[in-house]
Amino acid sequence: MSACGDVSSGYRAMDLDSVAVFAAPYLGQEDAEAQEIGDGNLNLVFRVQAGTSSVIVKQALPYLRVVGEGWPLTLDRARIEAEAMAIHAELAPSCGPRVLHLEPMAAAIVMEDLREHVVWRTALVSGRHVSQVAASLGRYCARVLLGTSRLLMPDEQRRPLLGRFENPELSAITEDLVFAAPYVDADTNRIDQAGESLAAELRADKGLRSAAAQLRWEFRTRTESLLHGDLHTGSVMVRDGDARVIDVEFATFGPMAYDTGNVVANLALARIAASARGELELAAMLDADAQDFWSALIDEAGFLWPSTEPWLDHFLESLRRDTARYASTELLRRLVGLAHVADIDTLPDGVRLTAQTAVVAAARRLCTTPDVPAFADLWAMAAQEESP
Ligand code: SR1
Ligand code: MG
Repeated sequence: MSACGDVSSGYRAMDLDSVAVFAAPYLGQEDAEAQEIGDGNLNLVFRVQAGTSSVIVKQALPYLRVVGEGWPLTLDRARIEAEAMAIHAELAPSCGPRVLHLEPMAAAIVMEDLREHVVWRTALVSGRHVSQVAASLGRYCARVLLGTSRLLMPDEQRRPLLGRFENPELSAITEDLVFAAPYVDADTNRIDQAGESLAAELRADKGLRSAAAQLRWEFRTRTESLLHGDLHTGSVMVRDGDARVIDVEFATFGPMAYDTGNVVANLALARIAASARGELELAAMLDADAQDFWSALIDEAGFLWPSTEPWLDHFLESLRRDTARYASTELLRRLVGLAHVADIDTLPDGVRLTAQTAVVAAARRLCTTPDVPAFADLWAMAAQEESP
């Protein structure tokens, strides 16, 4: 695929009329109608419908949508996303929406409309459990993370991908917003009044800051696998029994545990929030989901693992430990960084601080416990409700 265009070479952000014309060929009809449905931080997202058919058009903007034109961003992320989706689809078929077209000049991807699905985070925040999707996500992680690693992907296929998936601007967002800003008084941080003293504690904690800096170094240098790069519950669309991974524009080669840590942290945020809302049944189901995610991941990893590599146990042990460490930074940045999560932010004033305190306590334990004998121990640290 060719690189996506820049603003000077004819790129225009689409509006409802132009996106309807653009998408019509993929709907087989001309009288298409569009609506904007995106509420993400980076892109324009439209649903375009004609009769009973519909598609999604996702267009990259030349700046960070949530901040504005003051934070310019490459349009080439649309190519990166489409290419990553293609590779992930080969390794884990039916785990994402089908890509119908990439238009490089418009930095736009036309893809399958998952109309019957909802964003996993949205379901969980509304108190709805969706069955069997956690295990699917575990299998997806194993297939993609092992499948793009040197364990399974031949070097001659993999070497050129390292260059194609250099994603400097989006990786810099992660490096800054996840591993640096939450630990200092950064302009980008967003802290509500309730969480102000927790944020001050974090800024004073040299141990956490140093652990995060080390994780940033590993994120930059451990090019183990082609990551999703932003695998939180807002990047998964679900309906009972079916999970589809979306929003792959942060894809880059990095440590496998960055993705798995994101999943675990976001399930923990959902779990802590459910418990704060008094939804104990949902909280128990999320405990089972987390375990299902991990069990499916390690079962699939064991199945895929090459028989010539006699160190599977060590691999799983270090994946578990690093999952805990990356979960810790994801938890903290969702409280005090730029990009919060609805799980916590929608909690009523009275209980939000209790939940925020539990999140900070969980993050501290995950970051400072070197030995995590089993996933159950990791999850107990991530999701427990006792105060620090
Ligand atoms: C301003 S971009 C903030 C966050 O949005 C994306 O979904 C990533 O999580 C990124 O860190
Ligand atoms: Mg995203």
